Amino acid sequence: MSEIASLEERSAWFTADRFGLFVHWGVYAAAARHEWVRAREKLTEEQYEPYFEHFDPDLHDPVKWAEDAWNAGMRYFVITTKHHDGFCLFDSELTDYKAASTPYGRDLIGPMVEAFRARGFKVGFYYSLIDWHHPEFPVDLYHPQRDDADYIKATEGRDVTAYADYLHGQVRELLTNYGRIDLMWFDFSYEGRGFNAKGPKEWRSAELMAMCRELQPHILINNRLGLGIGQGPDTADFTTPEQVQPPGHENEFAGSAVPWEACQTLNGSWGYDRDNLDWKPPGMLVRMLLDTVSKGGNMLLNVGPTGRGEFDPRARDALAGVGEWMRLHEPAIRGAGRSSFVPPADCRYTQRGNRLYLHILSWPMKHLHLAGLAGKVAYARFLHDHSEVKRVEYNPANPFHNHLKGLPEGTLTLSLPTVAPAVEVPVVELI
Ligand code: H79
Repeated sequence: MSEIASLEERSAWFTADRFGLFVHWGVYAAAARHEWVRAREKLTEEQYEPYFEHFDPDLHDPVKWAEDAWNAGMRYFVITTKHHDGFCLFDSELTDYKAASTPYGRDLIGPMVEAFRARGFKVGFYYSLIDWHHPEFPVDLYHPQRDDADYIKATEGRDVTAYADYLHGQVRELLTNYGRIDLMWFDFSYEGRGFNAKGPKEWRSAELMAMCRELQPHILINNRLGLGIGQGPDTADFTTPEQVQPPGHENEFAGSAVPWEACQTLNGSWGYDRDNLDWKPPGMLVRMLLDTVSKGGNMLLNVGPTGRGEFDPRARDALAGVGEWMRLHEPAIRGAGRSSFVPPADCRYTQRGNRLYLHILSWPMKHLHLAGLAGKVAYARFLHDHSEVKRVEYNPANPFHNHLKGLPEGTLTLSLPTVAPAVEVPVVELI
């Protein structure tokens, strides 16, 4: 096997980038009601077939996707090469259940990888371990036909080893045919959960991971193969909390710090969901991003493109909103991470080198008191316009400091304008 660099070296780009685009796209975009629609509604293969038969994303232009994502401030992207329904966007030789066999008639992954790479993105592949289409995938509690006794009886002899051969073969294709791939995102393991549960034994995860590292020695691999985490090349490189803001930094495994990435949706669904009204406003997305970085993590934010291959206007508006904040606040996110200083209430700190960024989530009247920062800050300014923010270092002996009485020594006080700057979250840069 080729030499594998340390996790710290391999993950340097990942933890610096901080913000990525997730794309969930497949024939479920035509159903337009969640990527789990086949399992939720217990649709049979025949009932699901029209979405494949009519799949024709005639407006698809990956250069536009890359442009929208870049302007949002994202610097890596992860695309669903295959989701749980088994449909492949890539031109696999191991199946006909792929974009090349739909009316669209060609590979979607090659041009996408090319467009994102050319724009400057790192490239990651999502690959579903679950597969509801493959003839040897044993029915389990997540399967669309999980309650169909006749179907279960008729499929009893399915051989999960034969399925694992297929899965390994497809991952080999993905990591051989598209040049340098920076990240693999497997989804997911559920050993011990119900009948025909599947995990590292069924996926043959150890063997699969060794193959990934041999084909792409620099690659980062997520934690859903059911192996260990952060303990060398036989284990995962980062963790993947899903649709939550972890309360803490969530990255200590066996005493060592491991990168982590919160994956998040714009509206609660990963696939295009036409009638869903749960859209997060840009201000919430910005707060999720900075909260994640303040805890040392990454955010992978998802778009579910339409059946015609576009980001719909609601998704584009959300990305543009985040992008406007990122344009002005990138130094507080990119290359930044956790700080050991403790922020005041309703604030977060991120830190990049010896610069500290104070993110103010709720605007206070006049003052913010920063514990432990007296004597440590030479200059303070708003990040969005570089205008100075006045500082006072509290001194109990100074009679003009009576209004600050009671603050612990070592406190630095900021004097703020009455009206909050017109940005989603104002940030003070402490230099
Ligand atoms: O690909 C995205 C999801 O489809 C997949 N992981 C992300 C990245 C995923 N989401 N949830 N899960 C995997 C775990 C399964 C959750 C379930 Fe359900 C709860 C399956 C059935 C009940 C949510 C609600 C999905 C369908 C109904």
